[in-house]
Amino acid sequence: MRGLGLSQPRPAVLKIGGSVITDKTKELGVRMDAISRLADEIRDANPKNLIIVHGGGSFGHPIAQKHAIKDGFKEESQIIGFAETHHVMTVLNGLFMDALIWRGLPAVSITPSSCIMTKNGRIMCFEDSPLKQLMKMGFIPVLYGDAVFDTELGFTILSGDQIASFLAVRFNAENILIGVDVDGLYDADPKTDDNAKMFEHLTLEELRKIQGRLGGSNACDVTGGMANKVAELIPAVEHGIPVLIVNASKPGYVYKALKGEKVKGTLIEKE
Ligand code: ATP
Ligand code: IP8
Repeated sequence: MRGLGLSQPRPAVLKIGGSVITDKTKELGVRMDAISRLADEIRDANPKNLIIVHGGGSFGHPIAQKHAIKDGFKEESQIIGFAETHHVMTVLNGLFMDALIWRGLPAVSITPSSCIMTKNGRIMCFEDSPLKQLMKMGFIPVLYGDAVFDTELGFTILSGDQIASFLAVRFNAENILIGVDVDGLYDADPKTDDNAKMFEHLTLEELRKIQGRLGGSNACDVTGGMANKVAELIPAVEHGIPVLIVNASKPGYVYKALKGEKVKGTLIEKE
């Protein structure tokens, strides 16, 4: 175990949205070109201590919606729906893992449904010993939004955004990078409102004022789209962890953000 326990830089948490790596207009529509390009960008940025989380996109959301998994266990017929939702997430995760590992990145997948329990949809316990160990040893943990077990609901859907925010706080991350398919956070959904204006910088106080006006997602999304993403990120910002929302569908943005270079996006800071 020589070499372990050396002081590590604070981790960065990178959440790659399902809107980037899948086509949310087609059930199980994967964007392999985006997955490959993002894996290239992560390899080229060569981050020292990184936690990756990805979303469900057209894999997790439509099946979770069909079986009402987020609302919890109500009838026997949902049981297969839970299994299917979790399974398609492992398939999407596998495609992402292939792209990372084939580029020589030491990425290791951590299955949220096996180490996290929620209570009414909120993370209640997280067995993080394997995650800590693999970070200490220089691996890159990769988690994802998943169908998980819940002490009150039986099961539910846990978003990658809640996982990203939770891990950032638990490991006192340097920052959180959120990659989506739009340039940042706007005062209205830029896909449906041509007059929507993007915020370049927001303090927590400013964010709270506009929170009620943010849209969800215009695709199938059981975890509430942009409005809920922002709500999930607030605890991390309160903790002093800056959040940068960038367009991960555009080449080079994630690379630049990981390198700490200037990039178009929305920076949210405590003050
Ligand atoms: P997933 O949940 O599958 O991981 P994601 O995190 O990539 O997906 P969504 O949850 O779909 O992304 O949220 C991104 C979408 O939010 C954008 O495609 C955009 O159309 C929509 N949106 C709604 N309101 C806003 C807003 N105020 N600013 C920016 N985007 C917004
Ligand atoms: O896409 C939800 O995670 P998100 C994942 O990060 C599932 O909101 C299974 C729908």
